[in-house]
Amino acid sequence: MKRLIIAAVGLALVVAVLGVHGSPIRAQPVASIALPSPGATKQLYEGCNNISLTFPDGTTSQTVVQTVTPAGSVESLWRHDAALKKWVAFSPAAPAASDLLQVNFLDSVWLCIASGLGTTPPPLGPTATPTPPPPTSTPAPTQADLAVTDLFPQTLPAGPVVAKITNNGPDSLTNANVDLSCQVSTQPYGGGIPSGQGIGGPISVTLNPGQTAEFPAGFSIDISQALSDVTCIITVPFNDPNPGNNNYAEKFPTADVEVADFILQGPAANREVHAVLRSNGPGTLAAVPASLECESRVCPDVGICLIFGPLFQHPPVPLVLHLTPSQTVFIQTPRIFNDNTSRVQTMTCTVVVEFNDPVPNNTYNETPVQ
Ligand SMILES: [Ca+2]
Ligand SMILES: [Ca+2]
Repeated sequence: MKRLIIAAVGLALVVAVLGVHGSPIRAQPVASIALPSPGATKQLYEGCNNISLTFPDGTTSQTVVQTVTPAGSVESLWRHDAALKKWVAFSPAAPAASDLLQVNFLDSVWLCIASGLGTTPPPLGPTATPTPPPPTSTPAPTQADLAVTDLFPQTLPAGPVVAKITNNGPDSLTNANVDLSCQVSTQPYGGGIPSGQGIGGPISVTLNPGQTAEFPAGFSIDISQALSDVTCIITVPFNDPNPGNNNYAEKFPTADVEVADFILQGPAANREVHAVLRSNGPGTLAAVPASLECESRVCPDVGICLIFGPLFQHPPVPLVLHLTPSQTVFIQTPRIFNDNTSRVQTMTCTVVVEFNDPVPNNTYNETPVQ
C-alpha cells in the first residue's frame, strides 16, 4: 500500500513536470541521450529534461554527459538527494565544483540542455566551406550569474511562498525566460502523513547586475499546521557561469528556541515556577504548536534529595508559539510549592518542537531553583 502511495506521488510529480515541460512552446528536440538497456535513446529538449538513467551503479556523471549528442550540449545534471534533502549537481564546465560525481541505476535526474542549439544543420558537401559570420555582427552571448537567494511565505502563519532572485551580472537581463521549479515536502505536526509536490513554470526576469526581485513560487505553506521543506531551482536560457547558486532550500519554520531560565512568582506559600522561553530565530514563529515538558524534585534541603528525593514528572504543557527572533515569553509550569516548608531542589524543562530547531539547547536545569 505504501508503495502504491509513493507511486501515486511520483506519478503526480511526473504529471506536474509534464504540465510545465510539455507545453506547446517547446518545439523540437535538440539533443539525445543513448541510455543503456533496458533504457533506450531519448530525445532531449532545450532546458531541463527529467530522465530515469539506466547506467550501472557508480557510473560517473562525466560518462553520462558524454553519452549525449551533440557533444557539449549538456549544461548541467541535477539530482535531488532525498537523504541529504538537497539538490546535487554536475556541471561539465566546472567538474571540480560539482557535487554530483556519480549516478546509480534508475536515478531520476534533471538533464539541462544549453539553449540556442537549434536543429541540427544539414551536412555540408565535400567542397563546402563553412563561412562564419563576421565577428562584429555577432553579439556576445548573454552571461549572467542568476541566483536564488531566499524563499519566504508572504504572510504568516499561512501564505504564498515567494522566491528572491538576484542577478550578480555581468550582463543585464531583459525579459529572460527562466524556469523556476520547486519541490515541497510537508510533514504535518502530530505525526500526520507526509506529502510532496513539484511545481514549476516560466518566469520573466528583467534585472540589472546587482538587482534582486521577488517571484511567486506557485504554492503556499502553513507553518501553524506543518513543517515544510522547500527546494527551488532556476534553469536559465543564457550562460550562467556559477550554476551552484541556482538552487536554494529552506525549512519552514526554522527557529532555535530554548528554555533560558526559571523565575519564581506568587506568595511564599504558593510559589509558582515559570520557564523563560526564548527564540533566537532566524525565522518567526506564528501559531506554531510545541510543548513544555518538566520534571522536578522537591524536598526540605539539598543533600541526598538530589538523587533520592521524589521525582515529579509533570504533564506536558501544550504551547502555541508566537515568537519573533530574540523575543521571550514566560510559561507557567505545573510546579507549585510552599517556600516556607520546602524548596524545588532541582528542576528540568524541555521545550519539545516538531519544526526545524537547529540548536540542541532545548533543555534547561536549575539546582536549586531560585
Ligand atoms: Ca547562478
Ligand atoms: Ca533549540
